[in-house]
Amino acid sequence: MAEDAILGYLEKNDHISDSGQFAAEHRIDHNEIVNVIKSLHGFRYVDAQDIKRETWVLTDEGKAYTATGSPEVQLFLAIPPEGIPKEELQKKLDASVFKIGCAQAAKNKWVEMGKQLVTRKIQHVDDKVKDLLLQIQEGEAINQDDIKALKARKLIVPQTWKGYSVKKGPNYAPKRKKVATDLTRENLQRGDWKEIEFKEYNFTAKGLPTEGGHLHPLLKVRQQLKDIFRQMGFEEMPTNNYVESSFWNFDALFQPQQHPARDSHDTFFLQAPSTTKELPEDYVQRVKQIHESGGYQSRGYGYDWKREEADKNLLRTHTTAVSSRMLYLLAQKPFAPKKYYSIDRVFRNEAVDRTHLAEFHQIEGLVCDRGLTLGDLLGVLHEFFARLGMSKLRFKPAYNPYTEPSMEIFSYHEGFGKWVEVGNSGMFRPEMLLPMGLPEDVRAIAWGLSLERPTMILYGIDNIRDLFGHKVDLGLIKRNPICRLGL
Ligand code: FB9
Repeated sequence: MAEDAILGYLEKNDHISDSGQFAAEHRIDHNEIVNVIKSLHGFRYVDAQDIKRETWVLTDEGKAYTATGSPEVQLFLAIPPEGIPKEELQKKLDASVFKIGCAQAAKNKWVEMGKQLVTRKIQHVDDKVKDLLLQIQEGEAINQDDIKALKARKLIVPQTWKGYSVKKGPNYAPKRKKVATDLTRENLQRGDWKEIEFKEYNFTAKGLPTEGGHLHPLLKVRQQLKDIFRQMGFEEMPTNNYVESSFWNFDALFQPQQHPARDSHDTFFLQAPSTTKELPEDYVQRVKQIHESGGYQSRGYGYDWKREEADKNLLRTHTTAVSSRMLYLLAQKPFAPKKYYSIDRVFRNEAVDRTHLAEFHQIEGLVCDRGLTLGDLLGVLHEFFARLGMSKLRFKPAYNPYTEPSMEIFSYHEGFGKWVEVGNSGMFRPEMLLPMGLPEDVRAIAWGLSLERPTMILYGIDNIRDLFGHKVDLGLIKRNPICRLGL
């Protein structure tokens, strides 16, 4: 219908100046006209130029007033010639109509808002506002001051109207001829393929999207970090146990049993199974010893260490719990240097906010060897973070119960133009290593960071809840770019 109208019109006229006017004249919905123009343009039957026009459209409030009249006129008409008490007038009108009506009618000096009575100051009013709104609805032009006034009352808003001017295209014909989109056996048998016009191939057509698996951004960054650790000669620690005993998560790390992190405000303790089944008894005695009265030149913490506290099961609060297990295993055989890493979930009973959930992925690196120094830690940190694209580092003294000295790591982020905290690190305390049975001169340096922070920064995700959890939009998973770190 629209197609015949357009092609038919162009048969007698050399162009259609304005598709909007054409649609109105032919009582055809403009959107339908536009779709047909686009299609005819695609087949070069016509040549379409898009035209834009700034117009005004009515807001819902504006539309309402074209039906009910403007609030000031509704108010005026609700005032009987002898006047009316304000309360009574208020009851006759909807709250917002009364409020706006009073303001506008007073401004137009139509009514006298007396103490008791509201009275008319003039006998008759025209609903200029309603008329103007109807004119705009009809697409008629009105003067700027009225536009400004109606816009100020949020009765109209600007809208860009898009249409087309159309003229004949190279393939113009009064009727669109059927083009074949396929060469069939019948065409060959009938031999009519010679006459038929075949639709041109559209080599720019987008192919069907290839469905397939998609990696969550966190897993892409994790893979990059695994590659970096592997290239640096580190081997992954087994982290497939979210449930841990307080012993390996805290006590083995020389973290005292009164430490604030060990209460249910920060840690998820388990009701079932509430306690661990087995611990290496001889090692436990040495840990009890070092906490209670020290040893190896440390005076320990000097408190009553309770076995039942160490037996409590929890959701691990850091993958350093796995490091303590692996260092203990290392001490059970003739010493050999090791470079270990872990990347897995840890759980903290923290308030959820833009950058914190009750769980995140901790990345930890650990080097254990004879005679390691703080210099070695600084060195390996520079090497590691350089491979993450962070070459400018600064270190700030910090405190962890299980490392001395400890350092927070900061990197200068060109994009943000500021120093960003990118992790924590330190040298494991002898009170942690020696009870395990590691030789005197063996030291262990380690550092940690999260997987979520770098992923949020690299993928420009502002709120951690958009990255991880039930609110994640699957589109993010399907449409996130590949991750190439440190290139
Ligand atoms: O990841 C963190 N920051 C970070 C890391 C990389 C990064 O890359 C960008 C692409 C450029 C950006 C930021 N942080 C550690 C620093 C902060 O975000 C910090 O506020 C939050 N931290 C978490 C803990 O929050 C309670 C991040 C998490 C963290 C902190 C410390 C460790 C592990 C994770 C550790 C440790 C440790 C120390 C000594 C020995 C062994 C382990």
